[in-house]
Amino acid sequence: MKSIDFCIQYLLDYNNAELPDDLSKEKALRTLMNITTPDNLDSVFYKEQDKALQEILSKKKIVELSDLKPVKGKYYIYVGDITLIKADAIVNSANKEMLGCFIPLHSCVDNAIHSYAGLEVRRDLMKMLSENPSYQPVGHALITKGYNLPSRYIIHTVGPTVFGRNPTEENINELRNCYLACMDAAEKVHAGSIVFCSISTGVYRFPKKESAHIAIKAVDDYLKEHPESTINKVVFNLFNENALDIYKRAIEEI
Ligand code: AR6
Repeated sequence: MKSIDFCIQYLLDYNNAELPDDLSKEKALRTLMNITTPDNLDSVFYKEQDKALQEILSKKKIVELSDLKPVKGKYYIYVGDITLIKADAIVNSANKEMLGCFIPLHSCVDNAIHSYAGLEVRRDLMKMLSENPSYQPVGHALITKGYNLPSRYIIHTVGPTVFGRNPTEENINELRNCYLACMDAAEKVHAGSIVFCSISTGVYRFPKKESAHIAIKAVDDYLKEHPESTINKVVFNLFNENALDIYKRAIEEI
């Protein structure tokens, strides 16, 4: 039996779930992973899931940091899927539960990262949070391994949610704190490179333009305050080109 078929059947039984007939195998696996609370999965499941996810990854093009040109100094921009870049650490924009997105096939970055890294990530977060629930507030960061992703670590942070038309002072400070906390977390594992997704600019509605300036200023302030930092490549990841010029200009201006 192929690993992906084994995993789909295993998770169907584990969750006592049913799937629509028209899903591809990759989407079926992702759907089931999204709804799974991994409190007692067998080790054989993880082994087969890792094989299945590695096979999926082997058909995609991994982006190396050497493929990117710096915009200025240590700062790079990568337009594309964060699950396909190979760095020491990538940043995930999580929610307050910090266990990944449970909505099947949701288009958020949290869903993509958990789905392609593997259920080990949710399992590890569940363990960490049961030992220390205070990890979750907005502006903090928590680190796990990257498992089946090309990158070694995932730094999970909870960004602010913007409720009105414009972000509040508190939203702005919280977003800055996310970037600072992620840099700190990356430093703790001696990361040389970090890739930031655009925290809070999707479901949480932080305006992209403003967030670009906050992100770049926070990281730049951090590196100025930590001249001995291990981090020598900072990549700002955008999912599409909409805010590309804003990012380029903001980096050039610092
Ligand atoms: N690679 C890179 N960027 C992505 C990807 C991807 N695969 N997918 C989306 N983005 P969002 P938030 C971009 O909504 O606003 C989740 O459900 C996207 O275009 O993912 O911080 C969490 O569980 C956008 O620019 O995160 C929380 O409940 C950016 O990632 C909530 O959403 C962030 O969009 C967090 O909301």
